[in-house]
Amino acid sequence: MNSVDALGSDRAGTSYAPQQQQLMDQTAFDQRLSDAQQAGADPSPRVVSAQPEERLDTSAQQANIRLVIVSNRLATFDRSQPKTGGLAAALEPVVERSGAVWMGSSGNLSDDSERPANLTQRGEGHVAGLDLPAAHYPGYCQGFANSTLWPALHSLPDRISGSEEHYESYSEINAFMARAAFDFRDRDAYWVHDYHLLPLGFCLRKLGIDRPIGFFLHTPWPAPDMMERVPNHHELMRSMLEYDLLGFQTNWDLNNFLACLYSHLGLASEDGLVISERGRTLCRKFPIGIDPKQFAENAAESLADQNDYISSLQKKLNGAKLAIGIDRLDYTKGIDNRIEAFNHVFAAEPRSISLLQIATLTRPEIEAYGEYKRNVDGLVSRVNGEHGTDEWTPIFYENNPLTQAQLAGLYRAAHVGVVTPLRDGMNLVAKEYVAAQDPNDPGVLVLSKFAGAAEDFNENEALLVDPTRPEEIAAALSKAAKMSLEERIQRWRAMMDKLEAYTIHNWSEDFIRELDNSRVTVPADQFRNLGFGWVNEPQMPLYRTRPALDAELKRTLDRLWFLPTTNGANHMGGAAP
Ligand code: GDG
Repeated sequence: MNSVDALGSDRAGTSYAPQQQQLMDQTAFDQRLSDAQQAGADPSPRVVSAQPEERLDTSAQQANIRLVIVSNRLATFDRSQPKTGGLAAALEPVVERSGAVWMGSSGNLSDDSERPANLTQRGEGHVAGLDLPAAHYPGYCQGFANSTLWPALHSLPDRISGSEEHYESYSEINAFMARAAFDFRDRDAYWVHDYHLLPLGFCLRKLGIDRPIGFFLHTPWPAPDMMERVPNHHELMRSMLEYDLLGFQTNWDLNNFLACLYSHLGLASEDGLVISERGRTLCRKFPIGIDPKQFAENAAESLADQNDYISSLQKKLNGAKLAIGIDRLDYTKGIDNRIEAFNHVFAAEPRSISLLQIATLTRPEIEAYGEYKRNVDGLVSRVNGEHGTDEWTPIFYENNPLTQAQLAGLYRAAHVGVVTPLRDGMNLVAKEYVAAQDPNDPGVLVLSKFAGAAEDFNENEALLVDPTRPEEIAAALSKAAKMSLEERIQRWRAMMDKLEAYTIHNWSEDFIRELDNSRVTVPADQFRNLGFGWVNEPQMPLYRTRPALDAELKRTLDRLWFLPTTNGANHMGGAAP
């Protein structure tokens, strides 16, 4: 059996059929939702937006669309932490203000494969935490998602590993999450996130969902020859065509995806629109951003609040400039080459600059990550041993996460932000560093050419480098540390203007608006025309309101107009010409 068929087929232990028995009855589900809403009256689980005036409206309201968001992990909705960047900042308001449901892993595993999601009210919306099946979780997450897809999507073929069983588990968990998401089938649209869930839309369609389903990929998408190395890539890409809307971070990713469709599936596209057997899939770029205004405010406040912490660090610099690197300790982030680059700078210009490298531990259960950590730890010790003195530390290295306040203050205190991933979907750290700067004395961003952010920031703004060439990074670091105030302000202003022109809120609004365009919409005054022959909305063919499709709607209406009824009149009650 081909694997995509397997995703939606009956299989021992994971059967889809019959849906009515397998899935929670809608009435029971509605009851549970209502119970959760009542539980929300209890102030403890209910999270009410503390500063509603500071929250931007989302287009979920503008588009009046009742969304289901699905991702591997859920945001924390921790209001004691300012939301300065990332998905949480974008989607928490969509949940709290517009009543979306956000479904994802609860963080717990279960042997009971059909336990329903645990609903918690968050403002107007809900978070639905799912206990994922223990038997398939490692193959799905550490296996196919993080050991096969992750390196392939980042164009690192030597890092790809995995097995057919991992793909089986990946398929099983996607099918499992789809069954849980099916409980929300009365909502208007689904928005699925990231590479863990590439085939989720396919699984939802198998269950009979005909609502709009959109997908956003946070990572890069590679060239066709790289995708060739992913087992089952044909099935995966075909399954992605079940989405109405596919969002990518950059033109590079978008063009690679379209090239893959052409090379691997023989499908052409026009202006990002792909027609498959199922129907239309629109592929578009939606570059993720941050909330620069909020980040700048936090940075200024944090620098003042964290004065002790930062001034003790500044004392240790002993006159050297401060560079900062903030990354998950992931081999895609290029931390090893970066340290080699600093080694060159320390040799050529001793004590001119120090690096504060925050490298938070990630995916520790995967061997490649343990090995990368040992490699980076060793490099830091070697370089510090070679260049450090009693008075001066070349590299401050920290594996524990900082608070958002510390992070924002440190960004502002650093003269240079160093972001050198081998490949990155976007890289929010680059954007956060820019937003946190003092407008009157900004720092300089040294940025990998292969981070998605480099499609936004050009060489007149950031210092763009090849992340595989330590000498080139070293030259940029040296230039950044010596750059005149005038040039720093000029470069920074241009980047900040771009951040302000397209924020994280614009990103989510934009995606939701585009998804809404593929919604089943029949204007009330056309109902009497379109309603003939269809009993209810799900049975009606899709008529979309996207301008490009208006012509199609008009043609259909014209056809209905001219279609004679049994008494010879047309459907509008007049005589057929
Ligand atoms: C994926 C894609 C894409 C980091 N250390 C600490 C901390 N952070 C926060 C940063 C930033 C976020 O984590 C990291 O985001 P990145 O974008 O840099 O990287 P990934 O985690 O790989 O994210 C990436 C992103 O999704 C969004 O689409 O840009 O390309 O790989 O917000 O500030 N936060 C705190 N303490 C830390 O120590 N509080």
